[in-house]
Amino acid sequence: MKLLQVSSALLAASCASATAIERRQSGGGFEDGQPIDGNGKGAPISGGTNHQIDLQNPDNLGQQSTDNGVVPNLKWSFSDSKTRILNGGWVRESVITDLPSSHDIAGAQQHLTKGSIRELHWHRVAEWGYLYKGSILVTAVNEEGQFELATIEEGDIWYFPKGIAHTVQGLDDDNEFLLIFDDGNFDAVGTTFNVDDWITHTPKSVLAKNFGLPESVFANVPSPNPYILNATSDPHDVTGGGGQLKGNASFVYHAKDHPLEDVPGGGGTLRIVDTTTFPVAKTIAASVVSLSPGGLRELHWHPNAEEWLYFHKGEGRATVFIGNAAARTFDFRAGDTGVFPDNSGHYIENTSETEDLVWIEIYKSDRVEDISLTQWLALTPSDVVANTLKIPLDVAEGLVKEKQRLIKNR
Ligand SMILES: *[C@@H]1O[C@H](CO)[C@@H](O)[C@H](O)[C@H]1NC(C)=O
Ligand SMILES: *[C@@H]1O[C@H](CO)[C@@H](O)[C@H](O)[C@H]1NC(C)=O
Ligand SMILES: CC(=O)N[C@H]1CO[C@H](CO)[C@@H](O)[C@@H]1O
Repeated sequence: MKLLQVSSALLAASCASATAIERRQSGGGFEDGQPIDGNGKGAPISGGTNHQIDLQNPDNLGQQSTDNGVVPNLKWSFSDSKTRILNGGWVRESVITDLPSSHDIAGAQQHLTKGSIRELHWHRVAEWGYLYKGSILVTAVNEEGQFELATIEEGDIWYFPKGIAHTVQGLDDDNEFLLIFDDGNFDAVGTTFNVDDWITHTPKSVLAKNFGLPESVFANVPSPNPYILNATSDPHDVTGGGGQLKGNASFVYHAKDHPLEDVPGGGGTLRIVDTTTFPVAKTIAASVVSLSPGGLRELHWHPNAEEWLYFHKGEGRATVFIGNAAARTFDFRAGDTGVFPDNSGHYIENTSETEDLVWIEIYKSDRVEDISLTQWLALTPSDVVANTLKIPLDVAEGLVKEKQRLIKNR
């Protein structure tokens, strides 16, 4: 009997290595961009395929054997978006027509050269921004005539509530930021209102009466609107009105004024930006996360909202469990956006050989809330957990009771 077991183990081992040799000879496995698992499943692709995309997405090729069921696409790369290039910069979006599962949130990357201006405008939706390169001036005016006038440095964040008129100007040579809006259908008519569109579509006689100025003053207002315009930076101060917005009323969050969150798991850094630290941001909450090599954003879900993601640096992998027995793994890298459906279970794992994985999580909510799988199990009677998962009682008793958030390599 024992002999039989040994010989069948040997047989299995030699079969496995034969499969590995066959796989090498046929030129492929997931690491070569082929849907071949080395254990008998799959076969090479003979038809048209985008090999570079296949190489970047081994999980689309079937690498994760735990994936199951039908899970819609939850990923969109900014590199697949149409970039609008303009005098003074560019913009590219990820909206509901790109990523249909993202109902709550749309995003964009925007670049302004020195002095360039994103022209004066407002939105039907709230805007949230994160500056990752350069330095910009943001200005806004609220309903009470109070104004914002602030210089934003790398890592700083701004939030303009729905309807608050604003503008942004580049101060360094190159300035770039992530923009977030609390509606996936951001390009719908009636979402953005540019000042020159309004001016050029108002009768000149009405403009003259409204401003108490000659009609000729408005002869050169551009139409169609330039969206981003190159200009020179010559900052004028603003005075009067209801004064400058200060303290908790300010639309700006300066990272240097806020310590990072405690991360019990030791796997990186976490900055939570929601109404507990940035009171005006009532509809958009965020975490800025940096995960060290080999680290894991622990298994969790968000009880309050869909999660939208922007990957800023590195490479990672996430499996999204959407209920029933459906789960799908996605490979993400810098420049990708993603969405995890409301309450879906997930983790994010670093897959880079060298780099930290840096991303931003966005929620249409006033708070960042997550429920940790480990903490849930640790605070449930151990016998219930042991009986359910068929794990030893002492293992259930030993589960960590504190949220780990980012677990270091182990
Ligand atoms: C903006 O760019 C256009 C086209 O290159 C150029 O003609 C114009 O002088 C620029 N304006 C400023 C203020 O730099
Ligand atoms: C500002 O908001 C924070 C967070 O909500 C709060 O703890 C703090 O007391 C507020 N400060 C003032 C001056 O209202
Ligand atoms: C440098 C490093 O440790 N990279 C790791 C990132 O995470 C993946 C997945 O756990 C590992 O395979 C890499 O070695």
